[in-house]
Amino acid sequence: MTLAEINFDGIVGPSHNYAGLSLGNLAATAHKGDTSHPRAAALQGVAKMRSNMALGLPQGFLLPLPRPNASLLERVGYGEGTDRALLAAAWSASSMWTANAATVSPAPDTADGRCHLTPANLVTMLHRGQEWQDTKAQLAVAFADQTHFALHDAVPASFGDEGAANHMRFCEAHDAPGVEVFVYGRPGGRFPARQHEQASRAVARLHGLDPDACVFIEQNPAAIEAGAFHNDVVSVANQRVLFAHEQAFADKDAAYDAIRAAFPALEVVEVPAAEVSLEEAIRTYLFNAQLLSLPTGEMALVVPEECRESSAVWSWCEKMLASNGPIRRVIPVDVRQSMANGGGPACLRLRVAADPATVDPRFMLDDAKADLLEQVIAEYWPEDIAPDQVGDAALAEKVVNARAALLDALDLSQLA
Ligand code: SUG
Repeated sequence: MTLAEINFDGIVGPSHNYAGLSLGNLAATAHKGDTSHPRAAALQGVAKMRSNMALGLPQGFLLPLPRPNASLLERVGYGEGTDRALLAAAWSASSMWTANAATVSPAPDTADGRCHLTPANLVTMLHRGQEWQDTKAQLAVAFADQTHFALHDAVPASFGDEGAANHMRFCEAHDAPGVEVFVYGRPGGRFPARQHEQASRAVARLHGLDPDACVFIEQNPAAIEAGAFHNDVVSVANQRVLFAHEQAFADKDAAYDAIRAAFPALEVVEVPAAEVSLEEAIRTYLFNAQLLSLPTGEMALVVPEECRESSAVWSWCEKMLASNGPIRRVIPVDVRQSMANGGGPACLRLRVAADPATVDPRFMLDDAKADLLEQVIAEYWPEDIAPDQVGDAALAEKVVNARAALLDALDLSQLA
């Protein structure tokens, strides 16, 4: 069995729109009311997947969830005069950010030697809390092989869980045992702390992780306050490397020490606030990057285009590359449609270290299937959605038909 890191990107759904639903997500609230471009958004996502495949990396994808969600509207008694945010919630394409789909512990880390997945309950935000049951149904198809995968229910709704966005794994190689780091927020600030410590601890127990190979760290309240609603907005890890902003954690030295105690080979690449402020890091999403191990053994950082346009961020990247550190390439990608809703390259993917041969092949991408995705998107995805179109019956039909066409093309109509 050859265990590799597979990135499962969320295909941007046909109802992608800007409704400003996520308090504390500054990009999303700033773009509230903008006209969205679902077709361009989905094509940007496919282009990112193609570009990562061209680096020689295995690539998977997850499907958009069924929208509009009529049962959500029914459950909130939606009718004449109800706040339109409730309507927008039922239309949200937020499942595109698959870093929030689940927390994944690969087989080498778990007591029973299977890869464990727990869908995130996402209870803090109404539009995201409707995702997990449908996400679970999809994961159950993609990772149906129970000799290799164990799929759990989400943890109880009293504890907010946002999945892999607040989870990092350190290891010598993706197929070697790892140390899993869970980052939680403490409530009480201006913006919601979406990840509850008890949710992280429950996931670690459910996955059968060795307590000595788990570290629980508090996110810096100042980072949440500045708009880092998930830890992956201020740090990302791959193998031995932690790439983090100086102000990512509540107690930086204690955090590094705790990780190092469990994983002595840790290499920290830290960006000082004096060079890139927390605000600039969050605006450009420098840390919402995919830190990837290339087949050559080098590491590459896939960052949003916005990083290249920031003189502070880009000079730091150039300096970092010249310094001969562990990250050898920086690759900008255009995911602007997702960025405007607060989702960068790392939000759009769920990492699963597994043998690709054990995954349902319908969820794995190759160039021919990328062509197919592009054809379906070009034919069926709405070109744009203005805010007052959310709720429109004809558009709803178009959105439903678009998803159905995708499922049909991928032979996945069982998820209709
Ligand atoms: O949950 N945006 C998402 C962005 C998720 C980013 N994911 C990670 N950081 N891993 C969120 O805030 C905006 C939707 C709207 O407002 O219409 C939204 O849900």
